[in-house]
Amino acid sequence: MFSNLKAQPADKILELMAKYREDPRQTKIDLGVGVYKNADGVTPVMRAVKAAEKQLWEEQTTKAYVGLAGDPAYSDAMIGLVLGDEVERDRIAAIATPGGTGAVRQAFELARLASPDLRVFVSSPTWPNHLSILNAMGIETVPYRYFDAESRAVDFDGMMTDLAGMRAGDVVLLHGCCHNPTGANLNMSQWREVVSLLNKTGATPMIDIAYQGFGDGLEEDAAATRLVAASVPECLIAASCSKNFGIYRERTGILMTISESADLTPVSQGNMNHLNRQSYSFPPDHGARLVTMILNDETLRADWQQELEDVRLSMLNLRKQLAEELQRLSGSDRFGFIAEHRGMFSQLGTTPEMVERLRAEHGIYMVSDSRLNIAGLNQTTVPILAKAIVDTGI
Ligand code: PLP
Ligand code: TYF
Repeated sequence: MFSNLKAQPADKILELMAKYREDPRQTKIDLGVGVYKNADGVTPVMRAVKAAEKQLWEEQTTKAYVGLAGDPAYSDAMIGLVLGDEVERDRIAAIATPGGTGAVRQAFELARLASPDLRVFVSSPTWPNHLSILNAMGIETVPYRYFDAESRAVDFDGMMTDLAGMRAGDVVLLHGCCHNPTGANLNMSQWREVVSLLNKTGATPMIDIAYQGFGDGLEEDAAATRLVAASVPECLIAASCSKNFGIYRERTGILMTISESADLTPVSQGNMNHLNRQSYSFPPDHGARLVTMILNDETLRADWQQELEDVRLSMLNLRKQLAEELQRLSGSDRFGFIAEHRGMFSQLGTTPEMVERLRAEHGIYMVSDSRLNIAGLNQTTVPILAKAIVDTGI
């Protein structure tokens, strides 16, 4: 039967990782996959994570199964981190998932159970995995305009025009902060307009928040998610701990739903537990446990927040330096958007041919849609990248 299998399209980002590894050039620069790297190119285990792991090793007495939804203490801690106390707790159901990707998948599964004619509105562009999962599930997608090719900011008028076509039973996928791949984000007054449109159309928002703490700060990055969650009757939220806790391979994420009223919560919770059971029974626990320990311990939490803040500021610094260097070398302000974007990525807005030239001629690896991972840079490579960009004629 395996002879019937057809080759599947590769994940472009992961493909690029492999290509980079094979490149023998000493001077190569990896701006591809979205993993934080410090100035030495290392993705460190965060101090608080190490400390929690040590404590866990000493104190954990069993590794018996937890439960279909994962540990309720993890849900409570993550609900606090993402939503604060903006939404009544008894309207929220949650399941632990393998990474944010698992949460995204389960969110679509749940939406499809609830809305058989489901359409999902997705920003153009969006994280390629969103589309790949939706396509694999056979769910109809409707792109909405998002990125203005000229200004490299959000095309808000285009977005609102396209979203006006939403109706009840549709889901609109929104990036809570630090849009992947563009780096361009809505401001709070634009978010308020989106909320009005959601309430007018009756469509259900699904927020994917994978970079809380990487943009303007932990609280600031959650503000849009909290606004939406507090202002609409129903909401789906898929959150990832991969980036802000640096526990990528531990596969730690969470799906939350907010129901219109508390009496609907148990059915949502039951359906979400059911989805976990159908997929893998129990979600991974190790990363979730570390996150819970860190969020619930004052000292660990303070240390984690400090390290996360240092990470955030280092990326912001690199943005500023790159924008300044490009301004200096090109004699124009056309790269100013790099300092305005937030999170790990910026999309340069150039062609795949130019991106390929950067790779072939300069050993600079970025995704073919011209997304670059800011954290892949350091003080030494910023001027090298800037010169390559200008020399290539981007
Ligand atoms: N959503 C977005 C937009 C992402 O960029 C990512 C990638 O890290 C995820 C979700 C989920 O990542 P993970 O499954 O590694 O937690
Ligand atoms: O966009 C990125 O680079 C990260 C990491 O299938 C990632 O979100 C990339 C591809 C993928 C899963 C995660």
